[in-house]
Amino acid sequence: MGYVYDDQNIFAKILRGEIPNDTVLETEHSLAFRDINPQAPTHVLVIPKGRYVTFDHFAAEASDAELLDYVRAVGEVCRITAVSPDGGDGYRMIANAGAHGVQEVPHLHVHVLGGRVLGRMLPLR
Ligand code: DGP
Repeated sequence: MGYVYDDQNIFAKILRGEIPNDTVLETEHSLAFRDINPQAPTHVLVIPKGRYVTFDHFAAEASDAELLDYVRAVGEVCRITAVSPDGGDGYRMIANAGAHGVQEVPHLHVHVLGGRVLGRMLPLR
């Protein structure tokens, strides 16, 4: 058991500066950047800088400072991109994990999507 972090995943390369990104926000422990294949007019990925594979991994092992920074960073992205219902039209957050979640990149990322009506939460099957 245990979470195995792959240092060669694409977001690790972005964090090391080996691959460019379109940064929306950078904080001490988090980075937010635009998805390379946007599914909506606003599609931002928010990642912790630490080596966490999934949300549950992060929740179990991150420090209080990392957790606080990350939650605040996600909220700040909603404000920066003007999708917050506080002045905007709303958004959806998605965090895919593992095989059934169809997670492609094994570094925790929350998708923040908005700018259009996003439809049902899940396809019917
Ligand atoms: P997921 O299935 O939740 O693991 O989604 C991974 C997302 O990462 C997907 O929406 C496309 C995005 N992505 C993959 N490679 C890159 C990249 O090199 N740069 C950026 N900005 N996004 C990427």
